[in-house]
Amino acid sequence: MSEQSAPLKLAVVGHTNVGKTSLLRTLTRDVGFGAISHRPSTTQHVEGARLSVDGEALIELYDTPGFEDAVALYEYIEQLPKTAERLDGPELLQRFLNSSEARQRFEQEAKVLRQLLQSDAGFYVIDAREPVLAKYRDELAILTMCGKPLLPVLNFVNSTEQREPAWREVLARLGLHALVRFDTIAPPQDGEQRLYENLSLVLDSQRPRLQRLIEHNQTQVLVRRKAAYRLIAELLVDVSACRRSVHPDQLEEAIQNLHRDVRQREQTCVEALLKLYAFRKDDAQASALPLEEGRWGDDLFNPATMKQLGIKVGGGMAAGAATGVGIDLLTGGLSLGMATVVGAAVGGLTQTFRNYGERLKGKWRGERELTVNDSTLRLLAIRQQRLLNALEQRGHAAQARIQMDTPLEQQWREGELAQPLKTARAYPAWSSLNAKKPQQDLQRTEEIERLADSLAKQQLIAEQS
Ligand SMILES: Nc1nc2c(ncn2[C@@H]2O[C@H](COP(=O)(O)OP(=O)(O)OP(=O)(O)O)[C@@H](O)[C@H]2O)c(=O)[nH]1
Ligand SMILES: [Mg+2]
Repeated sequence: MSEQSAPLKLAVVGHTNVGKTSLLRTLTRDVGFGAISHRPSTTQHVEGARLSVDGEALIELYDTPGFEDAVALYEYIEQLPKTAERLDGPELLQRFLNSSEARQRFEQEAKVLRQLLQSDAGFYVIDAREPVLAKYRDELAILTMCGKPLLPVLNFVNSTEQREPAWREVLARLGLHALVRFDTIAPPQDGEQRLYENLSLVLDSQRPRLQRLIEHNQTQVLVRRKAAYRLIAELLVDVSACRRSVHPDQLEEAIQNLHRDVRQREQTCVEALLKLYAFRKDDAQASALPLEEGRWGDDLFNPATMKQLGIKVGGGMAAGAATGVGIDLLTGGLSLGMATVVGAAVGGLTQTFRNYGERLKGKWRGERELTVNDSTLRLLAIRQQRLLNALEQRGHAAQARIQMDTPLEQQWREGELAQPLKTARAYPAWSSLNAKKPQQDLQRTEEIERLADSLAKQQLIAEQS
C-alpha cells in the first residue's frame, strides 16, 4: 500500500468579485460552499474544502477574500525600510505580514498572502471583461512575490466584452504562460480536466495525483450520466405503463387524479435529478436551470405547453379537461387500446397481462380505461432531457437560464416512440402509478435499462453531429 501524502494545498486568489467562490463551488460540486454575490468583498475569511478520491484527500482548496487595494499595498511594501541584505519576494512579504498594517489597513490582503505562502500553488482568478488596470498589475506583482506557482484562470470569457489578448500579454510579461479559460457560469465540458492538466504543468511533481483526480472526475461524470438516464427511463416506463379503470360517473375526477399523479411523478424525477447533480432546488444557482423554484413552470397537461415544445396534441383524443390522457372503453375486460398494444408491441399475451385481464373481466365491465397518451410521454422525455443537459453543462455557479433545441428533441417530438415504451403499455403492473409497489420483474428492469441506453446513445449521436 502506498503511503498517503498530505493533500496538495491550492489557494484561490484574485481581485474582489471576480468569481473565486464560484470557482470553488464548481470544483467541489458543493452549492453550499461560501457565499456568492454580485457585490465585492463577499468572502471575508479564508475557507477550505477538500477533494477526496476513495477516501483519500487529494487536494485542499482555499477560498480567500478578494484583493481590494493592491496599489496602496505595493507602495507600502516598496517603501518598507531597507535592510542590510537584499530581501527576496517571500522575505519582503514576511516583513509586511509582521507589520501592524497587515492587521489594519491591509488585513484582507494579508490573509490572502498568508494563505498563498502556506499553499503549494494558487489559482489566480481574473475577470476577463476588465481592462488590465494598474491595480491588477500590482496585485499580480505582489502575488508572484510569494514565489508559488500561479495558474491564471480567465473567468467571464464567454462575455462579448472579454479582453483575453490584453490579459494574456500582461501575464506572459510576468512569466505566467500557462493559463486556463474557465467560465464558472458555463464551464466548457472538459474545463475541469484542463484546469488540472494545466496545473500539473506548473506543478510537475504533482502530476500523478492530479491525473488521479482527473480520472476520478471522468468516471464520476459517466456514472452520474448513466444514473440520470435510468431515472428518466424509469419515469417514462412508469407513465407509459399507467392504466386505470374507472366508472363513467367518476371519469372527471379520475382524470384529475391521473393528471395530479403524473405531475407528481415527473416532479419526483426532477428532484432525483437535481439531487444526483447536487443542485438544491431552492438554491440560487438553480435559477440557471429551466425550472422555476425546482419544478417545471408550465403545466404538463396544458395544451399550450405541448404546443410550445412543438408537440402535436394527440389526434382524436379528448382535448380540454382530458388533455394528455387516453380514454378507452373497456369491453370484456379488454380495452381496444390494450388489445392493440398487446398485439402490436408484445406479440402475445404474457402472464402479467393475463392476470390483469382476468382481474378486469366481468368485474369492471363497461368501465372506462385511462392511459397517458404519447404526446405526454414526448413532452416528459423532452423536458427531462433538457433538464439533464442543463445540469450537465453548467457549473454550480450558473446563474442564467438556457435554451436549446436539438435534432434529438425533434426525434422525440415526431419520431416513433422507443420500443420499451410501447412494450410498457401492455404491463400495467410495472407502473408505480397503478400500484404502490410496481412489479419489479426482470423484464421491467431490462426495458428500463434498454431505454436508458438508447437515451444515452441518442444524446451521444446528437453531440457528434
Ligand atoms: N457571467 C458570469 N458570472 C460569474 C462568473 N463567475 C462568477 N460570476 C458572478 O460574479 C459575481 C461574483 O462572484 P463570487 O464568486 O462571489 O466572486 P468572489 O471573487 O468570490 O468575490 P469576493 O468574495 O467578494 O471577493 C457573482 O454574481 C457570480 O454569480 C462567470 O464565469 N460568468
Ligand atoms: Mg468570494
